[in-house]
Amino acid sequence: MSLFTFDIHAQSGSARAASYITAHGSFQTPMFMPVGTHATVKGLTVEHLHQLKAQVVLANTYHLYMRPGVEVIEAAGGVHKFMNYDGPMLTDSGGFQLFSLDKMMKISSEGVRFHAYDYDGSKHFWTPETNMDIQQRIGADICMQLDQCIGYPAEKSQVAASTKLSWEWARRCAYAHTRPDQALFGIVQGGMHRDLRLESIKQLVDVHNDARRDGFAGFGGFGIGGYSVGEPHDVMFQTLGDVCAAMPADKPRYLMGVGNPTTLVRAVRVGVDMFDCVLPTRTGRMGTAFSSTGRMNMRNACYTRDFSPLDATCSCWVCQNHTRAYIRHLVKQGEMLGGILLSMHNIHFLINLMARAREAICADAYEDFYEEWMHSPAANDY
Ligand code: PRF
Ligand code: ZN
Repeated sequence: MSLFTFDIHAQSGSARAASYITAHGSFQTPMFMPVGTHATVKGLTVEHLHQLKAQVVLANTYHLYMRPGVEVIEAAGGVHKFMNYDGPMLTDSGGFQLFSLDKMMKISSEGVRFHAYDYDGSKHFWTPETNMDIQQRIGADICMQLDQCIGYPAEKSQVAASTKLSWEWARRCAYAHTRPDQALFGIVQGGMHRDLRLESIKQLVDVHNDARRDGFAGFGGFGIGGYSVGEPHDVMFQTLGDVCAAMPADKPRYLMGVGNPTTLVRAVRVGVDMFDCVLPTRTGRMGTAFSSTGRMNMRNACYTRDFSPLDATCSCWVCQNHTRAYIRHLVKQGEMLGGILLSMHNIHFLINLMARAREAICADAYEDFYEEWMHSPAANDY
């Protein structure tokens, strides 16, 4: 089958089990993508990533553009060769990261001007076109359009303006993206407003159809941005189901920056296929373990003489080889291995959760899987 074919194998309610073909192999959904912002998933080797059955690794355009610079990655032969990872990769456009620079950037319809104060303070101007050029040169299998993600809460008029800007930039990205072995995903915005979300989808579909008519590839999938930006937990689910239902059924749907296990289980139920988040690695480095009974703070004294694995139901390498007591010791001591082992276990936890979700979908039993999770002790803890 041809590149970027999205093949739905099974459906259970609105949940889908599918596969997607990239130039570096195919991946199976629903799935979780570990984040490797600087072309490294912090603390893990590519060997670890293969062992963990990570299917896609995410990197970030802003950070790689700042350091080591696009020229270095190009000279290495692209981001895969640079980090010696031969599986599917995805780059986020970097627009979202520019938001954390906040006042140091200025958005106009033409593009975004920013001071990279978290690097060397240098001044840059990105347009959708230059961003596509950068992502094509970095060379991940999937790249994301340049978008604007608005925070919460925000005036509806402001959300509307940034949503419009995002679909206008989607069009410019679609007409600037020409790399045939790389898919471009559009990004749905619209904040917490159903009408703006639906308009965003309609506009992206128009862009896709126009681009194809004009000889471009259009979108190989769609990101769902602008959620998990500080809104109360349940607000996203007031619109996410309608958003998924309105999105093209024949393309992957990627909920950006969400990695809370319960949110994943709920989002798959309404039709999301892909997720990414720094949560498993970031909280792992801080000493937190995910488990089937909830979150565990490994600094807690109760683990001092606990010689059982992190999670008795976990099949990861860490749980087969190390005890809670040892990991607590490493974390308390500030040893880097503590963060590494917890990152491995936490990534395994989310990858495995999605593999189990996929099995349930293939057995047309997602509702049972969902109920079981929602009634488990872990559900409330995430
Ligand atoms: N846009 C982009 N990347 C993102 C987001 C977005 O809205 C989010 C929002 N949760 C995370 N990462 N380009
Ligand atoms: Zn484990």
